[in-house]
Formats: sequence, C-alpha cells, structure tokens
Amino acid sequence: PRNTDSFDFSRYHTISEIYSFQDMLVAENPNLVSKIVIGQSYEGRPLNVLKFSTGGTNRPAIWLDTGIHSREWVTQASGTWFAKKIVTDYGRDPAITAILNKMDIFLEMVTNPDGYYYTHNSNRMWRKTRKPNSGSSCVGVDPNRNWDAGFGAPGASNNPCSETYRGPSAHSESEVKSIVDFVKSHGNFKAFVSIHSYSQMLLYPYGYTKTPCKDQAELHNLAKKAITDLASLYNTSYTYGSIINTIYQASGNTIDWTYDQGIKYSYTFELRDTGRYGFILPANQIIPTAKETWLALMAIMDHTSKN
Ligand code: ING
Ligand code: ZN
Repeated sequence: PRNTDSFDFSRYHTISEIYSFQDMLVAENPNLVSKIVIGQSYEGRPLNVLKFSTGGTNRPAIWLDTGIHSREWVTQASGTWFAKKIVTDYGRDPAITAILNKMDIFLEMVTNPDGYYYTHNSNRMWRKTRKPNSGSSCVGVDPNRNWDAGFGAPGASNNPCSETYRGPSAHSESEVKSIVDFVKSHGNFKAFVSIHSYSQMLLYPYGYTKTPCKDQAELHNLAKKAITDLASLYNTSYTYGSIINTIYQASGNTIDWTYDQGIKYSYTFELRDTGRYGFILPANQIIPTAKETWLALMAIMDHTSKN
C-alpha cells in the first residue's frame, strides 16, 4: 500500500510492511505522530516507537507495547490497528481527544523485531530474543523475564534452552534495556500497558511475589471496568487479577518493573483466544480483537488521564 488507508488490517504483515506503515502514518499526520528510534535489536533492527502528541513538553504519558513475544502475532497486528484508530479518532471522538490534549501516547508495535522476523522466515513459534547464549547452542532470552524486578526469583529459568530463560543478567537484552533507558529518561509515564496473547486476561502486578501491590484495589476495580467495556462489543470473556494469582509466578516481567518504577497503571493483556487457535489466531479475528481491546485500553487511558 502507498498509504495507511489501503493497509489491510485483516491480514498479518511482515516487519518491513509494518515499518513502512509506521513511516506512512507519520508522513500523513505530521502534527500528531512522530517516530522515535529508542535503540536497536541484537541483529541491528531499529526499535521504533510512535509518539502521538498534540503539543507540550514531556507531558504525562501512556506507554503501549505489542509483540515483545514474537509469535503473538495478533498483538503486533492490533498495534497497527490502534495506531490508525488514534489518528482517525483524534478530533472526532471526544474521549481520545481529551486524553491526547493532556497526555502523550507512545506505542512500540514490534518490540522484538528479530524474533518477529524469525517467526516469518524460520520458526512461526519463536518467542524469545535472538541473541546467542554463551556456552550454549540455544538462542535467545525471554524478554518478559529479563527485567530488574525479582530477577532471579522463582518464576523464570536459568537454562538458556528454556522458553522462560531470564538471561545472564537483568536488562541484558537491548530490546529490554532500550525501553528501560527510555522510560527512565522520560520520567513522566503514568500508565504502561504491555500486550501479549493468548488467554483473554487482564493482569496487574505482581508476578514475582504474592505480596499484593499497594494499589491493588484500584487496579482491580479498573481492570473490571476495562474488561466489562471489552465484553460489551462481542461478549468476549476475560479473567483479571494479579499475575501470580491469575496465571502463574513470573519473575523479571515487564510490568512488575514499571510498577516498581512508580508507574501506577501497569497492566498486561493476554488477547484472544483461550487456546483453540492459540498463537496461530486466524487473521479474520484481528480486527474484532483490536476493536474490543481498544475499548479496554480507552478505559485505562481515560482513568489515567483523570487521576
Ligand atoms: N504469557 C505471559 C508470559 O510471559 C505473563 C504471562 C504476563 C507473565 C505478564 C508475566 C507478566 O509467560 C505469554 N503468553 O507470554
Ligand atoms: Zn507473551
């Protein structure tokens, strides 16, 4: 496609198609969208973040990432749909307009680009990064176990061949460290939403400990509101709660780190489905998944902008 109106959101796309979509969206909406390269992947691909901003300096901000696990294709696809939705609705839908008049939104759509390339060209089920591990023939680190939050605790593996290998040290993966550095230097993130698939869950901290986080009551109530809004569209059923109580113990995960950095509204989604197709979700479910998820994201962003 030569413009984002002719981009087919009902199909899965390669990384080069997504990166050219990003550049077209920026070119079409120069007063709203810009591209920031926060670093590069192990194999040298740019780590692109789209910034949606209507002005100001270092406004309070909302972070969204998709595709940190490369095989979770409905997430990167939903990320492209979210980006188009923001530019379409700004100035038309009062709710997103109000949010963007106060806050900036940052969206990293292909958070694990080497893995995403690999899922298209070698192994559709690849989850981790693509950095070799010294002393092992197994490749890659789980980028959702590599963060400095309970790093080394139960809920991650020290085995480089495991799908949940935590890595040699916290933030060893450039795909993780680039976000860490960006979030710290920005210093004004109020919400951080990291999007995975599958299981239909909305999760908040913690994953590394059973100790409830101090904002548990508020995060729980907001999660309930978000999944209620999500279900209003197609009746898709989500469960919600803390990571450790809802799925399993998971140390070194993204949102435990962002929460401990002081970003109160830290959430992880697990999008469709509940296992019938799992990671290989049929492409005809991309747009319905993105649409219903957007309602939940709006609930979280709206609450963030008013608190
Ligand atoms: N599931 C997540 C995983 O990394 C998760 C579950 C979410 C763990 C948030 C920790 C924090 O295991 C998938 N499908 O990746
Ligand atoms: Zn995942």
